Amino acid sequence: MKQYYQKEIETASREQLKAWQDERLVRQVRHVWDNVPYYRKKMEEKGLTPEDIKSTGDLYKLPFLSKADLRDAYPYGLLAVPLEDCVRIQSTSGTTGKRVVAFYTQADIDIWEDCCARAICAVGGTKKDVCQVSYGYGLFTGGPGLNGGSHKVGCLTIPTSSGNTERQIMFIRDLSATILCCTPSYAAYIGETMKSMGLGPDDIPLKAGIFGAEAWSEEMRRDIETTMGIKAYDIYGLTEISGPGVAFECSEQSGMHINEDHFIAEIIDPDTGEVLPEGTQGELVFSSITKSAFPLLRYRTRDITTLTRKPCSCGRTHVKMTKPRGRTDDMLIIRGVNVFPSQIETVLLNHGYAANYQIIVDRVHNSDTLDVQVEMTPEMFTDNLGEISQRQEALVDGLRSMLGLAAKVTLVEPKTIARSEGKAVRVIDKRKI
Ligand code: DLL
Repeated sequence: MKQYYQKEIETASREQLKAWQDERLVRQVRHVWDNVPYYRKKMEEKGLTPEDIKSTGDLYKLPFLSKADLRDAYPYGLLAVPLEDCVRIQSTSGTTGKRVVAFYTQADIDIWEDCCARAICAVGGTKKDVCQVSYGYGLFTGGPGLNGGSHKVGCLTIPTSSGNTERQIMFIRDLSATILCCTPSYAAYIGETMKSMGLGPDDIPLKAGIFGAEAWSEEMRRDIETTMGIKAYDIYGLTEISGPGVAFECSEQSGMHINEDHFIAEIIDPDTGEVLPEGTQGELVFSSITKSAFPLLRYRTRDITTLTRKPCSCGRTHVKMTKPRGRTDDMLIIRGVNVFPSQIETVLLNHGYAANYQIIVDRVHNSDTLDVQVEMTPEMFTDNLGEISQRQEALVDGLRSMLGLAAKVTLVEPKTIARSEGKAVRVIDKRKI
C-alpha cells in the first residue's frame, strides 16, 4: 500500500527537504521578528537578529518557547498577523492555568488539513472511503482537524464527535464506515461496547483506525486491532503547532513521519536544553515554518521521543518519531524512580487485562505509594479470593520487574472504572492535591 496525498512532497529527497526548510525558516524568523514583539525581545536578549539565522544549521541559536510563554502572552501576545486575517481559534484541553489559544488564517487551516489528509491517505484512505470522526469537535483540534483532512481526501465524512457509543457503532454499521478516527482509549471503549452487543470484527466494515491525542502502548494497539479486525495507526499533534497530523503513521506502523516541510523537529535534553544527536531519546521541540498566524519557533512540547531518518518501506522520506513515551510532566517520580503510565499499561495488557486501569499515587509517612487498580475482564471475573490474590501477586511481580518498584495492585470488578470518550485520565496523584 503506497498511498500519498502529496507524493512529491512526502517522498522528496532529503536535500530538497533541507532546502525547503532552510528557506522557510529564514523567512519565518523574519516574519516573527517583524510581527511578534514578545519573541523579538527574546531574540534580542540573546543578542540575535534575523541575519544570524541563515539556515537550519543556525536553529540552535534561537530561544525556546514553552507553555509558560504561551500563558504569559495569552491571548494575543504571539499572534503574528492582524486579527482580522484570522478565521479560527482552537484551544488546548489544559486543566491547569490559562488555556492556550492558537490562531489560524485560512492558509494555516489548509496546511493543517493537508497534514491530516496525508495521514488518512497513509492508512489507505481514498475518496471511496467512509471516515467516521469520533474525536471531540469544538475547541479541541481532533474533530475539526480530521474532519478537514477527510474532506480533502474526498471521503464521505461522518462527524459523529465523541460520545453516545452505541450510536457510533450503529453509524459504523449502517453507513459502512471504513476508517475510524478517535482516541485509542475511546477506540477500546467502542470495541468493548461492540463485544457487549454481541458484535465481532466481522460484523463491522471498518478497515483502519487513526488513533492519537494520548500515549498508548503497542499492546493496546494489538488489542484494538483484534477486537475490531482493523489496522490501528498512530497520529500525533498538538494545538500549539496546529493540531493532529503534525506526524502520522504509515503502512510500516513503526513510528510517525513528521511533516517536515511544515515543521522542523529537534530533540533536546530536557534539563540542559542541549540538542541531542539523532537516535537519542529526549524532549521534542518544534519550529513551525509555514504557518503565519501563530508561528511558534523552538516550542518545547514536553513529549519524550526519539527521531530516526532510516529509510522507510512506504517511500516517505520525512523523519520518523517513535511513539511518545509520555510527557515530561506525566512522568511520575515514585520513591526516586521514573515511571511512565504507559509502562504500567504494557504490564497489564501483557497479563491479559484491558486498558481499564487507574494509577493512584500518594505519600504516606513520607514515603510514596503506588496503587494500581485494574479491572478484571468479564472472562476472568471471579469471587474466588485465592484466585484473585494469585492474579494480584502476578501483577505485582510484573510491575516490579518493569519498574523496579513495589506497587500495590487491586483487582476490581468489570465496568467499575470510568471509560473515556476522549483523552483518558489514568493517574490520580494525591501528593499534588
Ligand atoms: O491532542 C491533537 C491531536 C488530536 C492529536 C487528535 C492526535 C489526534 P492537544 O490537546 O493540544 O492536541 O494535546 C497535545 O497530546 O503534546 C502529547 O502529549 C499528546 N499526544 C498527542 N498525540 C499523541 C500520540 C492534540 N499519538 C498533546 N501519542 C501532545 C502520545 C500524544 N501522545
